[in-house]
Amino acid sequence: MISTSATVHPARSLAADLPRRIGERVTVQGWLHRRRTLKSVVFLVLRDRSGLAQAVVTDPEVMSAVGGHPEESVLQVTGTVTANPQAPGGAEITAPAVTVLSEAVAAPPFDLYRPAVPATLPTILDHAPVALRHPLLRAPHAISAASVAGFRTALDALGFTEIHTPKVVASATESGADVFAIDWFGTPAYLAQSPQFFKQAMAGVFERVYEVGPVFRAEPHDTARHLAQYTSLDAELGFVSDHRDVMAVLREVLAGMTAAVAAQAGEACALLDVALPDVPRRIPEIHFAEAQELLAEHTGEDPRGEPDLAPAHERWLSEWALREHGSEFLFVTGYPMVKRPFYTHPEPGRPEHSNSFDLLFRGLELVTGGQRLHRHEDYLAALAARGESPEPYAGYLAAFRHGMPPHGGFALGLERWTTRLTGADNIRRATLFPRDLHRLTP
Ligand code: AMO
Repeated sequence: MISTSATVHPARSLAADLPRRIGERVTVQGWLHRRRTLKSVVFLVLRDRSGLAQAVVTDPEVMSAVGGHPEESVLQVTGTVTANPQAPGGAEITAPAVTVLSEAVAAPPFDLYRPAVPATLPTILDHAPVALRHPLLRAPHAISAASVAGFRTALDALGFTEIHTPKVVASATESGADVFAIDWFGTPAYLAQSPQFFKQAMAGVFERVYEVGPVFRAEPHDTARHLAQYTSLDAELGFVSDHRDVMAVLREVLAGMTAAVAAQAGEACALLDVALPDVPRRIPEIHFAEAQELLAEHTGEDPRGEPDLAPAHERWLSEWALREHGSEFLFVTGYPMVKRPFYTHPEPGRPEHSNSFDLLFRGLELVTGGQRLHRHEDYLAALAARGESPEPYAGYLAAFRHGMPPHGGFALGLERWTTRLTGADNIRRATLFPRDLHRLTP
């Protein structure tokens, strides 16, 4: 029986249910992943969110009807589950009735049923809505989803409250240059580079807050690790002694994210051969000044006097941490104040350095964080020292006029985390619909 209407809505089984339903009549719905047409039989492999299900068509009328649907058409198949060791999961649907729910009008840009992806990154990105259906291309996003769930669970357990803050702001949050300007009902405005000001203000309300949200950077970097929009996993906590309390929370968060990936995205990890990192009880740390000494001593270059680490130096330090401490994570603390935003707390006794840190993971900066200034007069002094007027920051500074606890926080770039976990060669493989210098669609 063939029907092209979708008027019937029987209870739906998932592909993964079939091995438990041998002998029963079931209905599955999914995409036509692959069709193989032999002389007297057509194999339809359907893909749904749980996996693949095979249907075997031998009725000549049904065979000729299903012969014309392009792959990725959406079908409903009703039939009897029969054991077959050769079928996916050891079971297949026999004597099926097939209904077309939606006919694909074009072939996919490459064969989605092939185990490897026979396409370049630009082709994948140009055709993302369909390319992402390939199990290998979808897998990083399952890992991202599990990571975010782990981020939330870890922070919920530590008494944090989730917040949602504006993404359109009146002044730059991180630095003046890298902002996208927009027109807000005739008033100049910007896309938020981070929820920095809001999360600090909210540490004055809830003490402990976190946010998962998009942030925007108008950085003209055309690299494998920069996006113009990315997902920032932010946290902020009040009543800290210094940045070390923040680092301790971050350690718990990393452990929670890793555990959630193992528990909730095991299949994606297996597909991509992901080796999950061990999160040491104590993540090793090195002061920025010592890191520069090490680099000068061992790399044949002398970065002393530079205010930041070059990407090659981050890679070298990561390898050093793995060699010396057996850790894939390394905290670099005490970055020079000149490279840190005005809200950064200086290092007591060494005011040219800061109570801030970066976390390196597998050779890449994954997290930035630190202790913030918390006294109103310190903010005024910090802005004056940078030659900036407090005027554009009036909304931000308001919180500090009314008493703020010593506090600090961090931000973790979700796409960088997933990139490093999956060993992807480009951050765009860990981003659903990347926005960068050259890409605004799809
Ligand atoms: P920062 O600007 O260092 O710090 O950003 C924090 C983390 O975000 C990620 N990241 C990026 N990911 C992809 N593309 C980009 N263009 C990009 N830029 C940054 C990185 C980085 O470590 N407000 C501070 C954080 C804080 O102190 O709480 C901030 O935004 O993984």
